[in-house]
Amino acid sequence: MLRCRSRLPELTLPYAALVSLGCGLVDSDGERRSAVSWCDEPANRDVAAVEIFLEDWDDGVAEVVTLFDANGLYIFKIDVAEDGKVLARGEATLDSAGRISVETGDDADDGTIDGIKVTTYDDDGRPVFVSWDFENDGKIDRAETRSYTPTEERRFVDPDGDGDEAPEEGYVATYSTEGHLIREEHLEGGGLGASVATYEYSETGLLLVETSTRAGGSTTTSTFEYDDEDRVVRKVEVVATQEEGTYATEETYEYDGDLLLTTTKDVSQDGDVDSVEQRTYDSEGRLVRVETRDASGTLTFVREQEYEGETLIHNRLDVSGDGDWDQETVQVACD
Ligand SMILES: [Ca+2]
Ligand SMILES: [Ca+2]
Ligand SMILES: [Ca+2]
Ligand SMILES: [Ca+2]
Repeated sequence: MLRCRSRLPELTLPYAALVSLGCGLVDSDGERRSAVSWCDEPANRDVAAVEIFLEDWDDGVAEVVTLFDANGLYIFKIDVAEDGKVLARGEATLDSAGRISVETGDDADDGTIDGIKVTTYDDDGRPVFVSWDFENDGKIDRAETRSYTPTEERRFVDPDGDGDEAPEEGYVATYSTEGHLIREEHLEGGGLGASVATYEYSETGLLLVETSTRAGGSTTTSTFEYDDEDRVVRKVEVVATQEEGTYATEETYEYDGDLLLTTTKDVSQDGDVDSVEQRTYDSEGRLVRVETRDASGTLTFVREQEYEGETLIHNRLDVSGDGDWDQETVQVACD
């Protein structure tokens, strides 16, 4: 079995060389259970698809297997150790309307449930009450109430769900009559207004300015420019903090039709390019590769994607550009 976990000697391997190595977390361990074998896992409803996510850590490979039903709702999320042992199992149960209503977590997969999350919905299928019982001792430890109007969504967290205390955390989203998100406010214990974001749009609905003010007083303002085909061609982000003053980052974007090809980033907006991201598509316009290089041309990030029809079946990331895959996701459909 080809092992590809050792560091490659050169950081500037061309794409063809990376591909020809055929390296990947999935291929690097012949003992790992195949994705399709999980289709037969006993479950409370039929398994229609399996997703395996692998992440390379210094002390080994973390694996999470998620089983989905025909509606794309998860049935199980299973943490698997390198020796194949199940470390933890999360399970979702549906209500009579086919929505996820009860989610349980079983540490050690020993059959004893260790945590429960319950979600109830309104007639439009929106969550209105979500509660968590962390030790499965019958006592709610966190509860979130959500309410909706045509232009507002409110979420408030009550420590124990009985509603007789002031909410500790909250979130209010405000929408325009056209349905655009125009304001978000996060309550972070101290009172409303701890953190606020606002969004401004053009008459045709293009996002022009996004401003966020955080609890400490720092402000980020992002301004977007578009070409005559409504493609965003430039974004300038200005961050103002009391400690470090004001600094700006500029990104410019190039396209082939609707497909974004290149993102060029200039940190400090001083005219010196700091990184370039290139995107590659196949003949059907599906994104197959993203790579980022720093100012010296050194690879700093790679993502590759494979498809079956429109479905993404394989995705892998090299988050540092060192030629070693760090994360990998495989998806299979069950028969
Ligand atoms: Ca348990
Ligand atoms: Ca509890
Ligand atoms: Ca720069
Ligand atoms: Ca890497």
